[in-house]
Amino acid sequence: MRLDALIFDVDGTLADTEEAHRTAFNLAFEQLGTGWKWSRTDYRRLLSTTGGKERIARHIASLDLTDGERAELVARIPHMHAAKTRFYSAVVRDGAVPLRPGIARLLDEAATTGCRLAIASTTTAVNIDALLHATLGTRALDLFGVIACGDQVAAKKPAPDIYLLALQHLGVRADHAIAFEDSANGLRAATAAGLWTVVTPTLRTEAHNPDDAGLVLPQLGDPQAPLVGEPGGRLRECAWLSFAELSSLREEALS
Ligand code: XBP
Ligand code: MG
Repeated sequence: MRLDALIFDVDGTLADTEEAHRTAFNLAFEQLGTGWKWSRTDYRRLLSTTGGKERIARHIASLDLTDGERAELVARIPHMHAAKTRFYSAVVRDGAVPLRPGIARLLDEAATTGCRLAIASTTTAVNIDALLHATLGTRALDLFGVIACGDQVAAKKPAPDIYLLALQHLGVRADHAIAFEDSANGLRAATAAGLWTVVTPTLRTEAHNPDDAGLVLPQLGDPQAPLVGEPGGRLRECAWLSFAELSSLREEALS
């Protein structure tokens, strides 16, 4: 079956960004004097809510407040999130967060074959632009023909909406594309959109149940960062997921 597009999640998939997000949230809370500070444990729990604004709203809902206090904080969420995005995008623009192993290689291999590339992410366009320019430079805009993200859809992951929007903008059928994700919410969103999905968990999402995934790998691997136990585990040709093997694994899975 033809393969017309690869659609990538951003946070946790293109790059392991969530520690930088957590730091940015805490810098914003400190700047705005909320007195909040999310620990790694807090944030791992809060990550089950996709969307930074939604995550702040969930935190507010957990606090013991009067109705007036709660309403005042809820009204400040957009301002808090804008401050967080300024902190986050500045850190990423400075190059603090690299792409995960194998991402740049697979993007180039896919683009060389004429396979189109897209993004389907819950984060904001500002954050995505900062990451792509810091890691891929000006060629990023040539590589990704479609970037579906943030508030372009009302229902965020695990709803399929952001993937359906990416497919619509690509003009590609779901069964002619592959999704790449890191989390349970992301896998549910991609699967619900009809996409065969490769899951590469991070430390924060390794406990998520990837049963519906087409393929689960610790990361995509590279000649310089070969996957332990490969070839011979889930891969047959080499110790990293090549575009050629990705295509044949999907072909077999769907035939
Ligand atoms: C992960 C998310 C985002 C980020 C924070 O997005 O859920 O909310 O955690 O970014 P992805 P924002 O779909 O790329 O995994 O604060 O901009 O939402
Ligand atoms: Mg993700």
